[in-house]
Amino acid sequence: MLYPISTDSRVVMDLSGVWKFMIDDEVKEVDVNQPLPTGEPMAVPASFNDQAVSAEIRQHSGYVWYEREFTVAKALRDERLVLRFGSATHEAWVYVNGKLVAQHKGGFTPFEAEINEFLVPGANRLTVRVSNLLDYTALPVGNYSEKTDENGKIIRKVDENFDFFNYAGLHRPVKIYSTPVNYIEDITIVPNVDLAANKAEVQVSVKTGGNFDEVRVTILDEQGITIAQASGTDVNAVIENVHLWQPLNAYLYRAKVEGLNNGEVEDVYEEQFGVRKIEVKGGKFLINGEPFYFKGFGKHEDTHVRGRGLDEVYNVHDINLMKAMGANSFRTSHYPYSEEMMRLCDREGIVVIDETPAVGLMLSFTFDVSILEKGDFEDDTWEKLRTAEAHQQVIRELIDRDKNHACVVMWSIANEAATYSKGSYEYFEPLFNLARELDPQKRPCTYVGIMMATPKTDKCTDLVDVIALNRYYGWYVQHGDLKTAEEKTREELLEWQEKYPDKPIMYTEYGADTVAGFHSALGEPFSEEYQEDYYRMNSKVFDEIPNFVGEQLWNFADFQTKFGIMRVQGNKKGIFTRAREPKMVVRYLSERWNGIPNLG
Ligand code: GCB
Repeated sequence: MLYPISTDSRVVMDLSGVWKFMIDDEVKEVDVNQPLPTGEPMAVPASFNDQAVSAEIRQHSGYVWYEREFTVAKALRDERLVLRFGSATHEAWVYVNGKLVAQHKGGFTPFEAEINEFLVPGANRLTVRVSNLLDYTALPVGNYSEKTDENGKIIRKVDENFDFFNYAGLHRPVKIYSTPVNYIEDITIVPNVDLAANKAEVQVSVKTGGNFDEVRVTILDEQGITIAQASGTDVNAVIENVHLWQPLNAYLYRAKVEGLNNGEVEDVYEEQFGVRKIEVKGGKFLINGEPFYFKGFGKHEDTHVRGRGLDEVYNVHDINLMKAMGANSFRTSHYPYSEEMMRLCDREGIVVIDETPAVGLMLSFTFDVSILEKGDFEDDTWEKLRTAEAHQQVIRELIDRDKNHACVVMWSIANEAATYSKGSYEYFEPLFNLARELDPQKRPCTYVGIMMATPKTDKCTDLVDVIALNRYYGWYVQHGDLKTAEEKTREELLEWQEKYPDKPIMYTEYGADTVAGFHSALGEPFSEEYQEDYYRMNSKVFDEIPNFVGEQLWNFADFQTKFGIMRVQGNKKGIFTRAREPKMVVRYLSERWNGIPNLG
């Protein structure tokens, strides 16, 4: 799916701004043919939860309504008009002037609908019903329950089966874009690099809607100079003396695609792309033929008041903080991030592990690995969960959306699923096959493994290209005892290395809750001193493991979670506070990371 941009043939209208909002009390039926009976303002894009100063809105589980008016200029009404949502979390029903035009489930991927036939001259009413409900069929996985109160009202409840607040609403921009009636629908770009010859063959495939006599593809460099041109919906363009996209040193070409009739250009779209080669070989992760070392983070889309809504100021700032630290990468834990962020990462040379919203696929839990090793552990996760269909859909939608991004070097199919349980391999094998089949660039695939999934207990490691581990030795286990934690860390990493000598190993999470400003002469847990000691201990062990290819810590910044006895206004494992103030450990990590080359 193409990102909406203005070109010589396309116009984009942004519907960001203040909409009307109300909670659906499910007592009185909402009539979509009438304006919503509410004056409550709600800014879009953003989560609805923290904008209103209302516990009822913040904690609401169920349905909410949004509404605004828009007008399409007369000059555009003969064009094809598409209403597009960057995301609606987690399910949306979209009405234009009372008619249902789109419905979409899955809170982190875009969807769109042609709306010409529903439009009237002057003001049009756009009404959206959004659900934030999650259950065992949805991703992320929520524990869902409902009851009826004494007045016959349904009270719904979602208990997050994951460690981040269930922010919801219209999180990403809502836009209307125009195209001509004959239009370019999709573009797929696959760069094949010949490193020795310093050249690339770029395959560009174009999907069109309507009819064109000719489709023309022009490859332009960063200066806008034409490098190659060819006609057809499947073209191969050769770039000699290719300028590679490198980590933290991005170079973006453009594929200008034109659809022509009778020699006239009707539609034009420009897709940026980087040329780079990703390989996993001999226990190394190679970018452009050189071993790459991941330095960076697991993150969240999470800021004050906006919640999970797009915030480009924070996106730019976060990437600048990363660069200042010598970091080069992050994982989109635990859901696809905004398209705006992905485009920024392409531009800035930030390397991304792109994760699906498959989190919470684990219905029972123990930190006691010995029970798993003995085979005594009974777990019916894979019998109870009904997420396979949603999982296939998010893989399809994520790869469809992000397939051309140079920044994306690997797909993460899930975070911390019960890959130690009976039935997990059968669940994941078809999903890995699907991702590998769908990705035109054939990127490596992984899932991010939980602590109890060890070299002895994990049943799915054969499926992954890279062993990605979330580990909390010294925090959730051996809490406060970094000496034993160090031994455990070393012991486990060596075991992985020995069992899978050809697979690269990386940490995708490790961290310690740290209350900013809390200090301890004895380096006690929760203090800034403990956080630093914890990271120093881990670094020491990483440097001993030959196939260790990267460290992405948990978390970039403190973030909001549901209420819980282990959470103090959220998760405090950030190395920055939620406001992006550095904790003490940032100095140590900056020094370390600035000293480790990205490649080589
Ligand atoms: C994890 C999860 C992450 C949590 C983190 C924690 O393993 O993947 O979502 O926030 O642990 O801090 O407990």
